[in-house]
Amino acid sequence: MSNPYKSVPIRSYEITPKDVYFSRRDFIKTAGVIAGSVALAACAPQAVEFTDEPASTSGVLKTDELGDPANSLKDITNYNNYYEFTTDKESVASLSKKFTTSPWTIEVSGMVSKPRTFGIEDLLSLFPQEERIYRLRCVEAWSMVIPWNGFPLASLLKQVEPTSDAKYVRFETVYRPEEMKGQSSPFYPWPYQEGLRLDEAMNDLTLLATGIYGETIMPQNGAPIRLVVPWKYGFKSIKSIVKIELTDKMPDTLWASVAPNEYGFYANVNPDVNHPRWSQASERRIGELSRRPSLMFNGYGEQVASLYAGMDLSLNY
Ligand SMILES: Nc1nc2c(c(=O)[nH]1)N[C@H]1C(S)=C(S)[C@@H](COP(=O)(O)O)O[C@H]1N2
Ligand SMILES: [Mo]
Repeated sequence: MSNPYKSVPIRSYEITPKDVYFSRRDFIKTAGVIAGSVALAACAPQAVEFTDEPASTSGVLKTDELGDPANSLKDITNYNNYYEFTTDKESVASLSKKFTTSPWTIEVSGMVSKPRTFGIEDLLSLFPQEERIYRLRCVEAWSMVIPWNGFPLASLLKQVEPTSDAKYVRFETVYRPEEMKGQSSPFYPWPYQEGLRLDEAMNDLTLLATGIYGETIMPQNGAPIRLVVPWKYGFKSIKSIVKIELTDKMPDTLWASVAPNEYGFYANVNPDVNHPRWSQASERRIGELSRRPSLMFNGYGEQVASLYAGMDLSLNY
């Protein structure tokens, strides 16, 4: 059986500092031990060259609460992780162009008093859209600042009334291999799934996004609706959601089932806990040349640190 992802190139490049650089030989050694060489390659640092350009076409510079400018729409829509299409970040945009996003429904079920299937139009009319400019920090040590449009996940959850037994929320991406070539790979347990603890899901920062820069969200960013959890590594922010289930068990997640020692359930951005194959101490903002230190909880500690009081975050990574 041939692994189509085996050939995903691992490029070292000159602007990667020593702390993040890892050799191809070391990678192969590690990957061989984990899950028999499943394609973890694409979750490794890769080379990117992006041009710096104005973050806004409207002339109004958008910045996050730390004063960092938003990335350009071009960067946000041309450098993507979306394994259902491809592991090549710069090809997701072209391969997802014809992805069908309408009609679309999300089934919300499990431990709730009022299970319900929502059409996208229902969600847009029920919940006022807000703009939230969040940093997205990928586990691969790059980041972007993205002006999302959407509404808090909590608003949706309150509608369906979680029962007192519900402790976790499980999310599922659409399974549609005819449109998503990457789903033909036998090396990932499709459909993509993710999970949050209920209190994380209810936190006001946690967003369901349907737009970027005031425009309808593009397929490559998870159209028509995706999760955004800004204090966690990007892989928690699951795209193109069709199912949300309330449960009393910690949900399995795609990345934890592929490599549990590398991708934990919590996945909080934590510069003190390195990925087994590279440092998490710093990150490269797409569009910038020098690296910047990574911030605990991606800089959202004031809002979320209390959720983890008393937990050992090196064990709960
Ligand atoms: N269904 C699905 N959701 C996904 C992914 C994926 O491969 N499939 N990749 C994740 C990862 S690793 C990251 S970093 C973010 C990237 O979001 P963006 O492409 O909108 O920047 O999406 C996350 N959500
Ligand atoms: Mo990521």
